Amino acid sequence: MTKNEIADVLTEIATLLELKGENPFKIRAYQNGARNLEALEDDLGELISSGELSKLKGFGDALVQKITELFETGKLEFYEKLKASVEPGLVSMLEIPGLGAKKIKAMHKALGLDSIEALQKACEEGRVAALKGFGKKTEEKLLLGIKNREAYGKRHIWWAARAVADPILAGLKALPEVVHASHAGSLRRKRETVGDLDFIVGSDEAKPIMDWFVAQEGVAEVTAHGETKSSVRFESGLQADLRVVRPPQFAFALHHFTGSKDHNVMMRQRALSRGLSLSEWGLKPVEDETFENSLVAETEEDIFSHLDMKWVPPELREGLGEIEAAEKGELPKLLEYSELKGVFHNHTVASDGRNTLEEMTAAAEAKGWEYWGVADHSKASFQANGMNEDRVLQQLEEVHALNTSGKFKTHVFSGIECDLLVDGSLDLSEALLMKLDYTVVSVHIGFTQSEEEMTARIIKAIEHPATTMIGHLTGRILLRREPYKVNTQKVIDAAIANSVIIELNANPKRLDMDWRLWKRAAEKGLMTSINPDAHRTEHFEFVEAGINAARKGWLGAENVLNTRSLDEVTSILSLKRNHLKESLSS
Ligand code: DGT
Ligand code: CA
Ligand code: CA
Ligand code: ZN
Repeated sequence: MTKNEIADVLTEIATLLELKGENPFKIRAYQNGARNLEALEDDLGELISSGELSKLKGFGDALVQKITELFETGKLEFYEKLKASVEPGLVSMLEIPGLGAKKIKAMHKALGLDSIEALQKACEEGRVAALKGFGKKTEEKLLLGIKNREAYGKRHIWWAARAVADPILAGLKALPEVVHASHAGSLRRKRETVGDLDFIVGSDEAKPIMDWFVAQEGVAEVTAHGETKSSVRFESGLQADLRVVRPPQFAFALHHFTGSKDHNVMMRQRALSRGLSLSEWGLKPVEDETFENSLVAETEEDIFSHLDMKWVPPELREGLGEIEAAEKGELPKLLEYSELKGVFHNHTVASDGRNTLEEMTAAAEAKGWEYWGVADHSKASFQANGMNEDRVLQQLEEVHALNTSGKFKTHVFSGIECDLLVDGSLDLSEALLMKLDYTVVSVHIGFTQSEEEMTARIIKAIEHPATTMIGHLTGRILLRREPYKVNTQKVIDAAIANSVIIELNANPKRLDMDWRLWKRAAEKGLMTSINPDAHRTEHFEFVEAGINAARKGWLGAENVLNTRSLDEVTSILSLKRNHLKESLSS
C-alpha cells in the first residue's frame, strides 16, 4: 500500500472507532496518525526499514506496527475485525450528507437507530428533534439528506461508471465472436453523471457474448437475457445494457444508442427531409418496407456523410446546435488531452493535500507538463489547514528554492486558493497576494446567501485586482450538494470585463462551472483553466474529466489558459500582477 492509501485506512479506522463510541483519545490518535503520515516528506519504505519511523514525533509503537503491516501486506487484521464488528447500517448512514459518526453514534445509543430506514422513520415521527443537541432544524436537514440520497442514488458519476465500464468493454473485445464493440449512451457522450451503462457489439453469433455478459463477476441480478439485448445490475447498483447486432448494422446501432434522444430526433428529421428513414437498423428510402437494402455504413462517419454532414463527436450530441454546425462544416476543434501543458489549483500537505511540493512537481514532470501551480487553502479555511500570512511566505520561498534548484524540468507557479469572505473581501491582503504568481478565489463558507448577495460577493472578488481566477463557481458536488444560488450570466460578464478566468474544476464530482454554460460564455470571450483541484498526485488524472466537460461545452485549446506554453502563461499571469502594482502605487 502507498502512504496515501494507508492514511485513508487510518482515517476510516478513526471513523469506525467513533461509531463504536470508543475513547476520544484513541480516535484522535488515528486521525493524527493519518495526518502525520500524509505530511511525511521522506520515503515511507526507507523510514520503515531503517527503523526511523518510530523515532518521529507522533508515531507511537502501535501506530508504527499497523502502518508497517499495511505497507508490507496491504492488509491489517485489526482493521478487518473492526469493520466486521460495526453494524453495516451505521456505516451506511455516513452516506447521508451532513451526518457524521458522532451524531450517528448518539442516535444509535439514544434511539437504537441502526439503519437509514429507521432513521427516516424516527425523523418523521419527531423523535430525533427531541434528542439533546439535535432539534427541529437538524431533523429537517436529515430528512432532506435521505431524500436526496435516494434521488441521487439512481445515477452515478461518470468517473466511477467509466471505471466499471472499461474492463467490461475490454472483456467484450477479447471474445472471439466479437467483430466490433463500443461504449454507447451517456457514458460515451461523457455526461457528468450516468444512469446506466450501454454497450453495443457487432457479431454474427450473439449467444456466447450474451452468456459471457450475464455471467460476469460482480453481477448481482440479471434483468434481461435475450438474443439481442441483455441487462444486468452490479452489486454497486449500477446497471448495464448490452445490445448485439449484425456487423453491417453496428454503426447504425452505435449511433442510435449513443443518443442523445434530442440528437437522434434531429438526425431523423434531417434524414426525412431527404426522403430517408434513419433508425438503429439502418438508413433507407422512406418508401422501402424494410432495412434490407439499407445504405452502407462501415463507420459512424459514413452515416453522417450520407446526410451531408461531418462526423459529430459524441460529446456534442446533445441537440444543442451540433447538427447545424456539422452541416455547415463549422464544428469546433475540441480540446484534447495532449494539448494541456500544465495545471493550476492544486493542494499540498501545506493545507489539506496529501503530497509534498516536491512529490507534486515530480508527478507533473512525469506527465510531461511544462508547469504546475500550487494553490493551497488560505487561513479562513481552518478546517482544511489553511495557511496564514507567514506560512504563505514560507511556501513562496520553498517554491522559489525548488525552481532555482534545477531539480525538475517542470516549473512551479506559486499561487493560493484564497477564501472569499462573506462580505466579498479576500482572506489575504493585496500586498501579500501580489507576491504570488496567481490567485484562485473560492467560496467555501456562507453558502446560504441570497442570489443577489452571492452574485455581488463574487463580482466584488472578480473586480479585485489580485484575482486571477474563480474556483468552482457554484460549489456543487454532483449527486450530493446542490449549487449555491448565483447569477452565472452576470458573473460571466463581470469576469470577461475584468479579464478574470473562471476555472473548469475537473474534480469528477464537481465539473464546475457546468458545461452547459461554456459555449455561450466562450463565444463572449471568457477564458477557462482546466483545474484538477488535486489533493494528491493521482488527482492530476482528473484533468480527463475536465476535458470531457470542456469538450461538451464546445471549448477548444484557444479558450483554455493551460494549453499555453510556460512563456505565454508567465506573461499572462504577470500582466495581472502589473495591474495590481499600479493600483497599489496609485
Ligand atoms: P442515462 O443512461 O440516463 O445516463 O442516458 P442515456 O443517454 O445513456 O440513455 P439510455 O441508456 O436510456 O439510452 C441510450 C441511448 O439510446 C439514448 O441516449 C438514445 C437512445 N434511445 C433510448 N431510448 C430511446 C427512445 O425512446 N427514442 C430515441 N430517439 N432514442 C432512444
Ligand atoms: Ca445509459
Ligand atoms: Ca440504457
Ligand atoms: Zn476549493
